[in-house]
Amino acid sequence: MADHEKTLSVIIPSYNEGKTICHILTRVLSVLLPFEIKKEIVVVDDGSADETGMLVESFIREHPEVPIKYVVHDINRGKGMAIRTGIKHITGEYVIIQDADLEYDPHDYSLLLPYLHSGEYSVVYGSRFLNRQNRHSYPAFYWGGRLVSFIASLLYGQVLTDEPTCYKMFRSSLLKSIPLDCTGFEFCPEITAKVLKKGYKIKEVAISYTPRSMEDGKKIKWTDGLEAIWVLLKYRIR
Ligand SMILES: Nc1nc2c(ncn2[C@@H]2O[C@H](COP(=O)(O)OP(=O)(O)O)[C@@H](O)[C@H]2O)c(=O)[nH]1
Ligand SMILES: [Mg+2]
Repeated sequence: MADHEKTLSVIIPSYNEGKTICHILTRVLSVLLPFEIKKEIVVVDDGSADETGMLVESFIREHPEVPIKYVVHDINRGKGMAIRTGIKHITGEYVIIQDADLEYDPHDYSLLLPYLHSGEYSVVYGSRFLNRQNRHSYPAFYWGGRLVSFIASLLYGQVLTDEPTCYKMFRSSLLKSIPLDCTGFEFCPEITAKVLKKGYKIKEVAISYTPRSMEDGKKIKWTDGLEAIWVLLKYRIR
């Protein structure tokens, strides 16, 4: 397949993100990808009770030139379920998970893509911890992220600096081939465990990060960190 026929699918799981959804869609649209790769956006509205749905629908009407799919869960099912729904709707060769907030910068897609495009890797993670200029959110999230990454490295034998990063980019055929059980934030440890168990090596690339606060809408909790450790152990033992 010629480069200009290749597409990066961007899955955006969104739950009550009315404050930021249009900003992130604008940012994703504004990014020019290397190798003439095109973009496809799949927004999964995870049963939002705010104006997220209405805003996405009017954004799509205002931007008919870009392929944006909008899929709705009638009730809130969790981030993992939103990603699983998104995976069913992607058609690109490559796929990345993009949160609906502004913590990660879509310009960084260009840093990850070359490793997939060269054929050397099938999985690339953007690491917030490899970029020393980044600020971090609450100390509990910083240390929790480091601990989860350390445990993943110990259990699966590959050094990872940022396992819970949102920026996980895959060859779509690989992601589609992996059956997932997750419903919530366990998407991250489950997919990491499963690709490493299959013998794939994960390439990490330094990315930028602008943390948001709980008041700004951050929803992950420290108990999600504990669950991540449990999920990493569970798939190691199985
Ligand atoms: N917390 C939560 N987030 C969801 C859900 N469904 C989709 N999401 C999205 O998943 C992302 C999680 O964002 P955030 O709370 O900032 O967590 P973090 O970025 O992983 O630390 C956001 O884009 C949410 O809108 C859900 O049921 N719960
Ligand atoms: Mg986030």
